[in-house]
Amino acid sequence: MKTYFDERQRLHHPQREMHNGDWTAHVETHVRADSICAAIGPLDRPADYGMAPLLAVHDAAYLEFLKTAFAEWRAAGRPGEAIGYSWPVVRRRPLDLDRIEAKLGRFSYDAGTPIGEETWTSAYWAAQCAVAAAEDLHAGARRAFALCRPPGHHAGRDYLGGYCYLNNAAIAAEHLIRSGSRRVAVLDVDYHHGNGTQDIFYARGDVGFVSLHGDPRTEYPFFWGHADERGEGGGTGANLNLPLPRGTDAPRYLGALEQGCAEISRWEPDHLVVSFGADTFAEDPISNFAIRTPEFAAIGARIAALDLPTAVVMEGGYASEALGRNVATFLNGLGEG
Ligand code: OKP
Ligand code: ZN
Repeated sequence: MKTYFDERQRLHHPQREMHNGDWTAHVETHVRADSICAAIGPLDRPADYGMAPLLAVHDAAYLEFLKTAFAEWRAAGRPGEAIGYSWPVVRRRPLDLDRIEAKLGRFSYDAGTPIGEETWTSAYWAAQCAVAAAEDLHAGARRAFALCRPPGHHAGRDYLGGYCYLNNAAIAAEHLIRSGSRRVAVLDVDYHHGNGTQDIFYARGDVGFVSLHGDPRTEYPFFWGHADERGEGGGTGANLNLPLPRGTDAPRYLGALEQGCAEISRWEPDHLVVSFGADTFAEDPISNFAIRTPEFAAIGARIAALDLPTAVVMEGGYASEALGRNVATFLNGLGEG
């Protein structure tokens, strides 16, 4: 399978995040990408598909904000990286404000996702990797892997959060739909709920979303990912959340995956996009599941049994040293289809 990565994805270098009442060193570093490259490299450089596939998912004003926020932050005389500290209450009337702090509030939902000088460049190329993987499936490939860094599944149509700026998996899924796929399933096996992906497709009947994740009653992002969120309008029934308790091990995880995969099979999609996070790993520093390295092969194998053309999009995984091994083990289990 083709595996996509662009060196410019290493440039994004978030310094710190607000965590449990203090600033802590940011865990989403380029070392993560280096670990994966070392384990599965050499990777292929994606072509530049331009802004159209990004605009197909994201709000134009949001993309403009992402591109210019750091310069505005500097122009306002601020030190460090751009990060919000004031957010509108949900359903507060929409206001088109100019002040950089207000824009950061409008277009983000947490204080873990700073914008630095190179954030746009890295996020842009991560998204191009996702488009390249979708293009491969459209051209008939059975598998493709996009080493997206920064990750994407927490980013919505007009918001960033959870280390995510552009929703790479959503961009791949939408690109497949616009290339003629009748139905696309997105299976999210990152430790955290993919709230951005869920939001983007919540009312859509042509893109289904199935997610296994730490129960948002105790885990980030708290406000999405609950089992009763089943979609709305034309998308009713096409959203399935399978929240799991802290400590979930491979047998329990594979049981939930069975349920998620059965739902996807019933739905008969033309293509599958997998949001893959290796933060379900037992030794992940920010997560609380108990999957061991060899067990990622079984997860990949169960997904392979769906027998669908599959694009894997990288999400989280913060045990950087083991990350490459975990990704390689998952991809081996998934096989070439
Ligand atoms: C991104 B992905 C506050 C702690 C919140 C955010 C976790 C984002 C994970 N700074 N942590 O889903 O792996
Ligand atoms: Zn995660």
